[in-house]
Amino acid sequence: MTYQWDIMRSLGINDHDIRKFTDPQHWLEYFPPLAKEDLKSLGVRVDWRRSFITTDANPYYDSFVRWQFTKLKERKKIKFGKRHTIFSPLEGQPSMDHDRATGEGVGPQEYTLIKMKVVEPLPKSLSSLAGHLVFLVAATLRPETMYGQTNCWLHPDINYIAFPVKTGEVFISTTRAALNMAYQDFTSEYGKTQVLLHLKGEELMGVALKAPLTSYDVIYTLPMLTIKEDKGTGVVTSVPSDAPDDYAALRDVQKKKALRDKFGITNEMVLPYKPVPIIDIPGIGNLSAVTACDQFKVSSQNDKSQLEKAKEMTYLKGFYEGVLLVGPHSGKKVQEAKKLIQGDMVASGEAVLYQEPERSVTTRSGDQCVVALTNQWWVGPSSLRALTCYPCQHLHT
Ligand code: ZZB
Repeated sequence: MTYQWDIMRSLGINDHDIRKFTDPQHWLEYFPPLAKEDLKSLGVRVDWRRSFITTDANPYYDSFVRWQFTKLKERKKIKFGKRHTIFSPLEGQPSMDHDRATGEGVGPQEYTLIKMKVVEPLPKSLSSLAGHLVFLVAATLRPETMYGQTNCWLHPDINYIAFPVKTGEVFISTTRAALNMAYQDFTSEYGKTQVLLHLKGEELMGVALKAPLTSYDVIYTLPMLTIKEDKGTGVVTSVPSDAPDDYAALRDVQKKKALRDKFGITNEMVLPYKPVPIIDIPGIGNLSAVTACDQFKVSSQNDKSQLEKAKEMTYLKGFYEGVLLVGPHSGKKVQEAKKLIQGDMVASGEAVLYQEPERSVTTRSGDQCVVALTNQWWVGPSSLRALTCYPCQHLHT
């Protein structure tokens, strides 16, 4: 762990002088002359007569910024409310770029959580939850493909938890995802999850589920060995018509009896399930993942390099040119249908919106950040221009 003190020492400042930086004004006096000398030695041509210090150390600058904000407030451009923010649970505050050890520039990523209901009577591993509505919650970026779900993937070695949410329902996901949800007002106590059960993926194999929009009445949880623990909820819904990873993994479970036997998966849970045509991509067809996996000769779910090529082929074209073939939004382009179907499922209670950092963010104190809904002041996007500070050309947001 590198502390600020070490960084200052590495700049050649002695311990006695480092102490003086506890006064924030000292920074303003110490560094600008040094920066000026460095810039001069680089030969940068600057008119130094025009240099000045920002912040309230400079009362003229301070009143300029106050004037801007007062005007924006009068015009009701400044708002207060809950917003999704990268947040450190340990520090109990948002973590902005300069507070981070890793993950500079990383923002929140929104997923749709598909509520896959565990069919009653609950399986043995979940029997202590009897009386509750229990859901495996799958994180997806493709809500419009839910018509083609054939199964749900879990990693046999990943640890999952079951925890109650405000509605009285019980969700199953990884602990990391549950913590993000707890900071997004999913649970009754902000930032806290109450763990009802710890479960390993292998204990949850072959569980019968009811999933929204799919034409299959019941689908089952099956093992997938490429699920990442640090992404989404660790629960992945499977759409083999459009997701090459899903097609390859489903084919593995369908072909390999030994794999099914290892996890207690019966033939009925797998063999009747075929990819369903739900999206037509001009030039590729209506089972794009199947076509792509065949074309690139993807051998199994572990064939990383070929799967990458297959995904590349389906992803972009699917988004920009794909046309939906089923449901009330049939005939619409994927880009348009995506938000509409997401909205329909959220309104009907079949899905919820969830966010997490796009990539891992750790603070300087070593904490792993989440996305939290926090109360904050913010500036409406339309007024961002007005906030560009002309003297320094910075966007003060
Ligand atoms: C349904 C679906 C249908 C998906 C499709 C993809 C596609 P990306 O874009 O690489 O970030 N996913 C979610 N969580 C995990 C995890 N922990 N480990 C592995 N895979 C995970 O991938 C986002 C997609 O990865 C999500 O959207 C989910 O699968 C899966 F037709 O849900 B998707 C060409 C992809 N098509």
